[in-house]
Amino acid sequence: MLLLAACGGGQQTRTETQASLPEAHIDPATAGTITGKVLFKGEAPAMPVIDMSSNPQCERQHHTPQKAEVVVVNGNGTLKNVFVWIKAGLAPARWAPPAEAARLDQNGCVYQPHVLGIMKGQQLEILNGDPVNHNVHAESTVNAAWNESQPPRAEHKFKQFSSEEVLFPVTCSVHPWMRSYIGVSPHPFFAVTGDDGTFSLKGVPPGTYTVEAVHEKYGRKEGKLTLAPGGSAVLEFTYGS
Ligand SMILES: [Cu+2]
Repeated sequence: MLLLAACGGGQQTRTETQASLPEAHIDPATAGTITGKVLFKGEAPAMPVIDMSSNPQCERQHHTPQKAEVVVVNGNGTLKNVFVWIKAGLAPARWAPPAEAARLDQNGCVYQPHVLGIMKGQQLEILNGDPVNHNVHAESTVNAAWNESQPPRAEHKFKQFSSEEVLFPVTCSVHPWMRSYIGVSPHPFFAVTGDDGTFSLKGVPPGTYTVEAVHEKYGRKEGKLTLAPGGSAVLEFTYGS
């Protein structure tokens, strides 16, 4: 409610438009699945080791050198931390966010996960498991940006994003190496590639869709597909040289 009250005129109009949309309904008999993977061709760039020596309380939490996660190429030649979502093609509808919060943790002065997907209106729970002060800075541009301190053992922060925005960085004003990304989707059909580079979007209504992959360094790629009733479709994205 606070977020709505804080919105400007433009956002209010958007909120009202959203409210007039029909509630989304998935028919399990016709819903399908979109799966695929994100390949990386060429030589994986070496990531620099993060220098945490300016903050020994961060540094001593790690037994091995921490590398930047800007580009993480998996052993099977796929790319990790790619946000994949249905960018276009869904019928206009209002999708209810899940009741569970999405979590962003600060652990060893590293954001976990590095890339996080969340639905519009879903709670974002932010934790600080470190013995140091962090300063969480959501550098969103469509949603209002914010920058808030989170001391050790502080209560968890709860935030929401009211508008679609894929992707924006979350940084820490205390530790310049800390960086994660959040993608805010208006619907539940998004995923982030992990250690095997695959993604899976389940319960998708039949239709023709534009699916977008977004990587923090290599940018955006689109694929188009048609999902038959109850069908499955496969999509591959390729980054690198
Ligand atoms: Cu920090």
